[in-house]
Amino acid sequence: MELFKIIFALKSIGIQGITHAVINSIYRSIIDKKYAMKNTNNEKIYPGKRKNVNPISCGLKVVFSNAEVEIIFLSNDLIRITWQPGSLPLPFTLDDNHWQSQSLQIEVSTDGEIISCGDIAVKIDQDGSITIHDIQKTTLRKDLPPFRIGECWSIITQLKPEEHIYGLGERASTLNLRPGEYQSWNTDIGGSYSSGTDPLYMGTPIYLSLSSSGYHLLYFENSFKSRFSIHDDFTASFEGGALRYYIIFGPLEKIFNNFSHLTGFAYFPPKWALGYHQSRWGYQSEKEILEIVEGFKKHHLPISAIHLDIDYMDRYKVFTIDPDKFPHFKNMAEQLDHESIKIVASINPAVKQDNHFKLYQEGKSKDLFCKTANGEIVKGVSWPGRSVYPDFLNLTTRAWWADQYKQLLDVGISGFWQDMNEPASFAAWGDPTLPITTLHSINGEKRSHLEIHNLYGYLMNKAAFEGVSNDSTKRPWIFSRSGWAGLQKYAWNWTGDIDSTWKSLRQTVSTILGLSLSGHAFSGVDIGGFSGSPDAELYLRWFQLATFLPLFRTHSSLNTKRREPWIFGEAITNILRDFLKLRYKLLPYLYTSVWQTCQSGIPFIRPLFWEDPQDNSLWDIDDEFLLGDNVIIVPVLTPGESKRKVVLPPGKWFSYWDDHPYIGKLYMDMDISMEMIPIFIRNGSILPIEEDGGMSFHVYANINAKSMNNMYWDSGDGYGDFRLDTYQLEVDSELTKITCESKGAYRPPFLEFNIIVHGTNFTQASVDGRSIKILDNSVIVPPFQELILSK
Ligand code: MIG
Repeated sequence: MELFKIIFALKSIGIQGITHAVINSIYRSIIDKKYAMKNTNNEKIYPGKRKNVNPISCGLKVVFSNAEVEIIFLSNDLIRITWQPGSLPLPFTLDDNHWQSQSLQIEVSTDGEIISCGDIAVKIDQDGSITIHDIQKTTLRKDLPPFRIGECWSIITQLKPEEHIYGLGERASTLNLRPGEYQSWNTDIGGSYSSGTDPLYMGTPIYLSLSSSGYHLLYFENSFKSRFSIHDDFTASFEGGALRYYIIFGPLEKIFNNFSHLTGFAYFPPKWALGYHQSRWGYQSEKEILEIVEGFKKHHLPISAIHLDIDYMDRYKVFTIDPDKFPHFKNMAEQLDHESIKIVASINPAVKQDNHFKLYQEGKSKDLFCKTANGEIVKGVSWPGRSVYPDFLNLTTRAWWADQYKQLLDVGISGFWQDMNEPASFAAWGDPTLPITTLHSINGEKRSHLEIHNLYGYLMNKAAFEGVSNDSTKRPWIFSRSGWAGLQKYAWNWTGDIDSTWKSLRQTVSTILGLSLSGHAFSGVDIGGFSGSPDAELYLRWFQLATFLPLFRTHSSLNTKRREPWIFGEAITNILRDFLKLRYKLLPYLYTSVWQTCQSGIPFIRPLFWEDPQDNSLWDIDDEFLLGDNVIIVPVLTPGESKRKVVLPPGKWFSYWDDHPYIGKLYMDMDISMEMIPIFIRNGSILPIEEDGGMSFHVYANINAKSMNNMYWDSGDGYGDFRLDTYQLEVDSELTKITCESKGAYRPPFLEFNIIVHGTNFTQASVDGRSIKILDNSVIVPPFQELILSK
């Protein structure tokens, strides 16, 4: 592995880069030695003796001899607990939500206090342990008294034997994180990782717990470097700050809705972002980009976006374009836009330290870069060589950075790919980021890198989002490698430099589901893996998986074999084309589901246990997933198989390929082939599909179904009119009735729809009281209020 890394480094950054990285590591050690604070105190300090109890708005404050705790009900199922001493978190990750005040009951006794609100009661014991129980007195959660060593808070939560833990942001582990050890310290792992690597680029400290007594989501609002050790107990330790956490109880839908009220709902992306994206580190020039696009046309492969990696920049200077490689950038962008292909460009936070570089000069003269304790600008190393780093904590820096996107929007770049924002700084040894003693400033006050490091990518995305929103009438589309809790307000993300192995393909499913459960609803993976060269079968299976992930993008490292979808020969290209077309057919369903996620906070892709979280046999399934409300995807994750084990959750499901019905819960072996992976559609769904230039609604129903299905429409970008059609479906033994109610002024581009029924044969149909012809179990109808199909 180490040898691989050295070779990778040599190939990608060259000798000069490596020399820089060595110098950088030495520089870092010097800076850190010079400014490090000494911590000599290793004593564990517990809260101590309880001294007094004070009611505060929506909660209680209990003062102990060594610490104090504040417990607040923000709503009747959302509790905030804050232990101090320690500085309170900067409020960046939260949304500006005004919680309504709750009516509480407080009982104070000699052995502790109980605060109750609705169905939930929190008991604080004499020693500072906190137990939460429901109305039946079932313990939902128990935290032992937290303790402090120096500035570092730790807290131990007792876990139930069966309890499962999910989330913590981006993890290369199984979906259930227990047992395991994890860190939250956003890290550029340097070119390649696989299962087991930790930490990765985005360690959001949010987790979901499932146990026999219910479910809760927990958010540690503390951005300091942290560790989580999940075994019999769950120990969380933070290297500074107050110990503040939010706990949300309730059914899963409600938990995620509440969580989105807390940290913000995901922004609604433009529709093109849901199409296919092609990328490669190494696409060098305008000429090459146009050739690639030609390739897509020639092979009849649809594509929505082409990505420019760092190669487009002028000597890796951020926000510049190399005029030799891209002499007619704007023309190229116009030409592509004409073909409905958008350009997405990589942005790195590191700014080349070069007195002739305007961005550097400006940032320096306006004092916008990160500094050391004695006020020198901190240096690091990245693609442009010696570099400096914008201090995104500083509002003026963010506003300045936000303004830079305009010049790229103006030449026709539509999306932004925010890379290296852990932040990454090449190091021959030690942590590949800024010196730990780097300081960040906010309103003239200094904050340590230990606290701000994890927020760095998040704040860079905040700046980008605000910049693009201000400068464009289109919706921003940004995706990022690093981030933190609440990133969904500003950006999607992707899982970085995963290696090109079957194991990593398998890993992708758990990693992306874990992200989803940490609030990052929209993410994706480099199809085929980043660092190696997959064979045809691995690439194909990865492509088939990604067809059903939010971000659908092929990307690869320099020095890997070419990976355009026509490289593996015609037989493979034909299958890839079918999946590409399937993605585009499904766009109305995907777009509607994305819209629903942005409205409700309910993840876009969900683990199977979502269907029945009380059934613990579903808790460990991390090789299948739900896509929106109505579809189950079973990706093929191993080579050379002709069968795939499938678990179907309770309910009735139809195979997408042949309409065969299945009743869950069901375990079965299904036949697979290179051309297909198992896909199931829920009984009662109305799947909107765009096909043959028209719009179809595929109705899957044959027994007693009753359901609600949405169809969301708009122009696909900008902020104009929308239309929401809500279909109610009722199926009984004789009739299938669909009614539709519409909201919004947007006029869909179709005057009639094709309704295709799966699972039942009909002989008669009427639309708004007028009888119509049935052909092959389908009818063509204008927009309607009521459609009745009878046998
Ligand atoms: O140090 O821009 O994860 O997707 O191709 C490597 C070059 C920098 C890392 C990203 C990868 C991208 C690469 N970048």
